[in-house]
Amino acid sequence: MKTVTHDIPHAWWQQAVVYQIYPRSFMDSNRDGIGDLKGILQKIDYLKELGIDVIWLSPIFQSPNADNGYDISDYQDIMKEFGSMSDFDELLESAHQAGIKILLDLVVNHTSNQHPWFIKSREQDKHFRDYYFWRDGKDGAPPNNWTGVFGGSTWELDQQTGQYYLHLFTPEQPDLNWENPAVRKEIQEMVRFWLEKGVDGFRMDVINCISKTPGLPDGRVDASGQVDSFSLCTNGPRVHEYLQELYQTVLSQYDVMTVGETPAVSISDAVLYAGFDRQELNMIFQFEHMELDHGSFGKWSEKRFDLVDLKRCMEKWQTGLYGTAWNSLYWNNHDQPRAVSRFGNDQEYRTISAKMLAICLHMLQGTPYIYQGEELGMTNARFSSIDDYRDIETLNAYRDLTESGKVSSEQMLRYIHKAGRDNARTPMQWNADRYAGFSTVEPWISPNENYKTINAQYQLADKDSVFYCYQKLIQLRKQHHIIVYGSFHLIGEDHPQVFCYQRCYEDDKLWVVCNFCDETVEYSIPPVDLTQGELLIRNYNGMPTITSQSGQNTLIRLLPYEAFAILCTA
Ligand code: TEU
Ligand code: CA
Repeated sequence: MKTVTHDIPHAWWQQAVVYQIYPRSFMDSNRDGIGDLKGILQKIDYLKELGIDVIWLSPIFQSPNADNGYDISDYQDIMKEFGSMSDFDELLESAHQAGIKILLDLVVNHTSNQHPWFIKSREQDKHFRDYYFWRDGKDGAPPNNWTGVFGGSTWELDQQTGQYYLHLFTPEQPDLNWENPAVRKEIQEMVRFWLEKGVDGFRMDVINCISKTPGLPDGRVDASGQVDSFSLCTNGPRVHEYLQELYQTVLSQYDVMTVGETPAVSISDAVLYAGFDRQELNMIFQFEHMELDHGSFGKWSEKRFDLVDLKRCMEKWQTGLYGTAWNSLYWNNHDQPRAVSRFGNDQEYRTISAKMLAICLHMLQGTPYIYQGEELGMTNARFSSIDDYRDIETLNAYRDLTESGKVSSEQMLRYIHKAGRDNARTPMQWNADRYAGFSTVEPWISPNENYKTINAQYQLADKDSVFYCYQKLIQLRKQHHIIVYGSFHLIGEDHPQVFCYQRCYEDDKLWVVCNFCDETVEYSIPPVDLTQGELLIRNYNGMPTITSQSGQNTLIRLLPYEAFAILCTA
């Protein structure tokens, strides 16, 4: 099978591996229990050792922290707890010296309600009123029936004027009105400010929400009373126009990378946002594989994903975008539970299954993202009391689902252990010292108590650690074009325990085989002499066990959570 690759443009961001930092939880340099920019600076050597190319910083801008920095009150200043603009300049320079690029988090679907634009808008300033969505209520009720991502109505009544404003997230995060050209101009100028400083691109928060359905009509209500408002707030009629305008006026003048966070997108939407010829974004984050374990209360569920669903989902994106647009690859981010707890086994097979997940993801086609601590196989935190949690989404859901009597508080805590966003936000585990080496004072959120055994210091001293598996995967991507540009072919799509795929590039083939269960599995693939190939990586020592080989098939004995990649050159 000859693979056509000539229509994929080659760009640095396609060959890169990105590392996401959640600054609040990464490293505290000044003993106030909150991570900061100087803390990140201290860890540049660590990131260099890992080998990543790009850092994505979750928001570092001034914010009252209703949603940990995703509510911005000044886009051109640094959050006080994180440091100063000169700390940022120093961080950018040091990262660049180490050959690492920096992406900022562009949160422009909404601002903080403390942003001067919103303060003036609320005061009915002529110029600023229309920066946000203000509407009259209907007979004492909000303007429409939309419900927010974090619960409740998306509308907040302002007593002074008697009008409501729109907020898809918390009431402290009013949505910007992108239909107003003055809003778009402000954002373009702000983006230019950071690009002139030398930042290397942006991750764009819920960027497919910036164009709403005109007229803001009511959402459909299903049998259980759930309102579908999200589809009226995503992929709206002017979103591509806005993104192309941002590209043409600013982004196209710099050599940068962009990744859009886009919940609720199909393959055809993705091709519009990130198609090679579209001049919008370089890639997007789709969410389908993050929703496979959702239940009747959405993410608050104890359902475990089904491997066949996961494989079909991955195949759809791998083949659907191939040659047309670019994939992003992730198991984790600051909104998701820990990958090893969710898709692997965080007990007996923690190290092996964390490596298996790493191999499975990093051998796929697209740009991989590592979320801080993933490279150590960090696990979900199991706090015993709701008082130990900090995340607004978690706290709101706990209140709404327990007070309405839909879920008991014990059950809700189990859901939170499994799916809550704070699982990703406990402090980075640097060493076995008190507070995990993140700080010397009590952190803003408790560390996961397993830091005494799972931490960076131990793993750096152990050549068999999860850390070195990630390091190796990053190196392999630099050495083999097939990993970056090869086509993807799913093998054995109905097998319930093994995720096997082949990548093809010119006449080479890369075989990737991953056992997703805690048992030994006899697995059959089409006939191929794997012993003639080059073993690129495996999460157990030595070559995999080939139990038989014939003209019909090759049989492999896979150990629990075993994964390997073998390159067969023509
Ligand atoms: O997340 C958008 C988003 O879709 C999330 O609300 C997601 O559905 C949820 O977190 C899953 O639990 C972005 C940011 O990544 C998130 O941290 C912010 O809270 C949100 O936007 C608002 O800015
Ligand atoms: Ca600090």
